Amino acid sequence: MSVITTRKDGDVLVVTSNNPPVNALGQAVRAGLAEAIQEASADDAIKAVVITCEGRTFFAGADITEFGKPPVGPSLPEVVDAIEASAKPVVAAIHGTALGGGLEVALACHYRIAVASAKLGLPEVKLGILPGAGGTQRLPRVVGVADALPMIVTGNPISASKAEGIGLVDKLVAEDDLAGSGVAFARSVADKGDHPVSSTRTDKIKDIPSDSDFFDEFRKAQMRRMKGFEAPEACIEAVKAAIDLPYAEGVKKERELFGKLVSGTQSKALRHVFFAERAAAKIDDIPKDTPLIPIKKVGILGAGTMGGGIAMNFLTAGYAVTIVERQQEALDRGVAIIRKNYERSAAKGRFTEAQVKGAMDLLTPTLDYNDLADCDLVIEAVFENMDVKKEVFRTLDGIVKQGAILASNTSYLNVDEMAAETKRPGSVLGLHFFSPANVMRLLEIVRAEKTEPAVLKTAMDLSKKIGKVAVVAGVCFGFIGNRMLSPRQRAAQAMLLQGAMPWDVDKALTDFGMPMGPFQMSDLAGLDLGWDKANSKSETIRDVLCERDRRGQKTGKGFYDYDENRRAIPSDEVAEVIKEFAAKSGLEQRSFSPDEIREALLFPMINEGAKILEEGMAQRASDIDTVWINGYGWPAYTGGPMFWADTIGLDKVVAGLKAQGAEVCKLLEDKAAKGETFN
Ligand code: T1G
Ligand code: NAD
Repeated sequence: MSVITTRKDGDVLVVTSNNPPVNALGQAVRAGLAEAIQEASADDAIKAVVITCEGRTFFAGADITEFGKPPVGPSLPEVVDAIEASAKPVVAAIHGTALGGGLEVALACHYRIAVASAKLGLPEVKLGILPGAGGTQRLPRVVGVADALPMIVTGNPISASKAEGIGLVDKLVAEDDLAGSGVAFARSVADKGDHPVSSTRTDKIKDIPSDSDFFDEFRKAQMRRMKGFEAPEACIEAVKAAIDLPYAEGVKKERELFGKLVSGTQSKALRHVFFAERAAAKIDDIPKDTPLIPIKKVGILGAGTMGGGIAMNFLTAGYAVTIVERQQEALDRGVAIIRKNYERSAAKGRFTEAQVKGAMDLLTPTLDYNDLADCDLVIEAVFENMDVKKEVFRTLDGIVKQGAILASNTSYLNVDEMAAETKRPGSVLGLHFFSPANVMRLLEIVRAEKTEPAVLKTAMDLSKKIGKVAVVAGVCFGFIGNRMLSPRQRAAQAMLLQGAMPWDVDKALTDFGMPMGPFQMSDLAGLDLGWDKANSKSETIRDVLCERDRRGQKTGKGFYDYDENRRAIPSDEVAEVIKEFAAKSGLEQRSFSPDEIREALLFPMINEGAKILEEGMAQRASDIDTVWINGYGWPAYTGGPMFWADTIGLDKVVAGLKAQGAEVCKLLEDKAAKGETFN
C-alpha cells in the first residue's frame, strides 16, 4: 500500500498521506507527492488539489532518520517547488502538528486550512539546523519578518488561531471531516484567476529592513536561549537573506547554511538528543500489553521544597492531590508556596486565573495520613533520612488501599530497603524529581528489585502526562544523575588543593555550556547540607566556610560573595582560606587551563557513567545523556556526557583518566580499545 493515495472528489484531487506514526516526509512520501501533483496537472478534469494526512498529524517534518544517509530523490525542495508551481490551486488541510518540512509543504501550497487544535511550526533549530526547503524564505513573505523570525529562531510552534491571525492559515475549519472541508474550500477558489504564490509575495516582506535594530533587540531577548548554539544565528542570517535577496538567491543561501549545519557536530548531537528522549520512554523487558494501573488521586507526603513542586505537576495535569504534613505551620507554608508559584506563573501568562483556581481546587491539605487511604499513588518527599523513610513506608503500607503505588522521592537512599518495610514491595519504586520539581523536566524512575512491570509502565506513562522526560534507573547510591555528580564534585574540591580557585573551575564549566559550575551549585544548594555545626573542627574548606557563616546564597556568601541581585563575586576571604588548606596539603600548586579543568571534572563523570551501564543501572547510554541534559543543564548541543565522550574519542577519555591516576571502568577501556562508542 503506497503511503500516498489519491482520489477524485468531483473536480478536486484529494491527496492523502498515511505514513505512521507522524507522516514524516520520507522518500516514499516525497515521491508520492510529486507524482500526485503530476497526476493533477495531467488531468484536465481536475480543477484543484487538496493535500491531507491520515493518523494523528499532518506532516511532522522531514524524516530525521534519513539524515546522514545518501540522499534519494526527489528532494523536499523539488517537491515543494513542484507543489507551488502547480497551475491548479493546492490546498493544505492541516491537523495535529504541521512542523518543519511539513509546514514548508503547506507554505508551498496556495492555501492552508486548519482545525483549531492544530499547531504549526519550524522546529529545525532544535535539531541544530534550519528549515531547508524554503521555509526561511517563504514564511517571512507570507507572515512578515516580525512573526516569522521568532518562529524560525526559537522553533516553537504556534496555534492555528494565531496562524490565522497572522495570515499563515486562510481558514479555521471544524475538527471533523477535514478532507471534506478541504474539498469545499478548494472548489471555492478553483475558478479564481490568480492564486497566492508564497515565494513571489512582496506585500509583507518589507515590514522590517535587514539592518533594523529589530534583529539586535531580538538577539538580546533570546540571548540565554541562543547561548552556545550555532543554528539560531544562521536562522537570522537566512531571514535577512529573505529580506535582501530575490527568492532564488535567498533559497541558495538557505541551502548553503543548511548544508553546513546538518553535517556539523551540534546537529548530530541534537538529533541524538531527539531520539534519546524518545528511546528513554521504552522499558526494554516489559511486554507491550502490560496493563496500566488507573491513577486518579495522588497523595504527597511532605510539603517542603520538593513536595510542593511535585504536587503542582499533578494539579496542573488535572489530578486530585492530597498533601500531608506533620504540623499545621509546615502545611500552611507549603500550600502558600504552591499558590504563590501559580500566581507568579499566571502573572507571566503561563496560566489563566481560572486554571490557577482549578488547580488549587484539586488540592486537599491535611495532617491526617488516613486521608491517603484511597489514593492510587502516594509519593513521599519527607526528610532524606532512612529511618524516617522506613517509618513512613510502614505507615503507608498499613493505610493505603491495595493496588496503589507507593513511591519515594529520595535523592540517594536505597529504595529496596524502603520496599522491604512493606508487604507490597512489588508496588514500590522511586520517583526522583529534580528541584524545582514543577519546572525541571527530568524524572528518574527508580526500578526496585521487586517493582512489578505494571507499576513501572504506569509510572512511565504518568511521567508523560505530567510533562516529564522520564528515565529508568536501578537502585544504587544517587541513581544515575547524582551518582555521576559526586565524582565531579570530588574532583572539583581536589583541584582547590592544587592551586585552582572556585571561580576558575566554575568558569571552565560555564564556558562549556553548563548553567553553573560545581561551586555555584554548592552555594545554591547550601554548603551546610549535612554539615554538623556542633562537631565542626575546621577540618575542611567547607567546615571553615560554614563556621564563618558562609553557607551559600542563603547567607549571602559561600564560595562566592553575592550582591543584592544574587550575582556571584569571587571572594578574597575564600581565596585565603583555600590557599591555607592548599599549602597544608603539601600538594604541588599550579595553574590549570580550562581544558585541563574540564577533563579533570568531566572524565570521572563519564567513567562513572560507564560503570552505571556496566552494572545495568541504566538501560542505555543515551538515557544517561537524557538525564544530564534534562536534570543538570548539560549543554544539549554536545549531546550529553556519553555522546560527548564518543565525539572526543573514548581513547582520549581513557588516556585522560589514566593520567589522573583514576581506575578506568572495564567497559570504557574495552570500548576504547575496540574503537567503539557508547551510543
Ligand atoms: N522523522 C522521523 N521520525 C520521527 C519524526 C521525524 N520528523 N518525528 C517523530 N518521529 C518518530 C519518533 O522518533 C517516535 O518514534 C514517533 O515518531 C513518535 O514521536 C527540510 C530538514 C511530531 C510533535 O523536528 O516534534 O523538517 O520512538 O514520541 O510526543 O526543513 O515527534 O515511536 O520509534 O515524539 O506525539 C522537523 C519532530 C524535522 C518534529 C509528535 N520536524 N517531531 O510528538 O510523539 S527537520 C521536527 C516532534 C525538517 C526540513 C527539515 C514530535 C511530534 P518511536 P513522539 P509525540
Ligand atoms: P524539606 O526539608 O524541604 O521538606 C521535607 C518536608 O517533609 C518538611 O516540610 C517536613 O515537615 C516534612 N516531613 C518530615 N517528616 C514527615 C512525616 N513523617 N510526615 C509528613 N511530613 C513530614 O526537604 P526537601 O528538599 O523537599 O526533600 C524532600 C525529599 O526530596 C528528600 O528525600 C530529598 O532528598 C529529596 N530531594 C530533594 C531535592 C532538593 O533539591 N531539595 C531534589 C530531589 C529530591
